Amino acid sequence: MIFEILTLFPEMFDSYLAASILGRAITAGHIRVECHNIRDYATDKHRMTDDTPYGGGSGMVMKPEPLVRALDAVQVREETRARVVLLSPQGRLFDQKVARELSRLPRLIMVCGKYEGVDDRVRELAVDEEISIGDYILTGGELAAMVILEATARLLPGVLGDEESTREESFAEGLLEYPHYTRPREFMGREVPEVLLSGNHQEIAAWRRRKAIERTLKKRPDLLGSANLTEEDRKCLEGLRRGANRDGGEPQ
Ligand code: 9D3
Repeated sequence: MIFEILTLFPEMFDSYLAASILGRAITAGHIRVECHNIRDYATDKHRMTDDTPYGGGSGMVMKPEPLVRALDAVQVREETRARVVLLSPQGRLFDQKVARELSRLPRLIMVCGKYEGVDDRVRELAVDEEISIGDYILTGGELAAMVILEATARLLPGVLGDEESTREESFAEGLLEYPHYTRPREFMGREVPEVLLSGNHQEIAAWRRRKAIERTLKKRPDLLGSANLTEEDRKCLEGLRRGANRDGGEPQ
């Protein structure tokens, strides 16, 4: 899959792309990532990319010409047409389902806004859809583009070295993770749960599943509505809801 990012700050992506699993995915040829500087597509003497808002108000607005020129130029550099996504607080909320949807595309162009926003005609003329990564205020689309890039790329075949982890993930989908432990067996007076030392893989799997359900009920009950639960899971959940398994639990 080809990812392309239009930004005023292409250098923001360099270290992250080099260091993360994305770096390996790029080297291995599973994905291609190209960052384009919007400023390179400004035509005036000072290569201006922003201007004051019509109607007044604080802050600056990204000018439409450099952005649309950049999009036109980048789009025709490849055979396959890219979906154009504008990162914006007004966009569809990004989640794992959106990541899965994007991972089916051959090519994605992400446009990062800065300042107060982008001249609205860019959205009308050259954008397929707007995406937001959550209800909080960022200073631009760059971090959002990196989030979407990483979440999407790791779903592509070969990107994660460990195929097993994706398989297990899809089974546990919709639930929070069970608690993890490693050595030492006792740490600051706290023991690793006995069952994990038992070597009984069936019991371990059942315990982990129960813990995942327990945690989800406690921390993110909203997830249970769409979680993939077996009949056994539902019985376990019913028990927890009734408070039958009340053992004091753990903090948080
Ligand atoms: C403080 C400025 N806000 C006025 C009420 C509007 C505003 C403009 C520009 C808020 C954020 C931004 C820049 N944000 C993004 O470009 C952005 C974003 C985000 O802020 N949150 C979540 N997802 C995204 S995707 C792009």
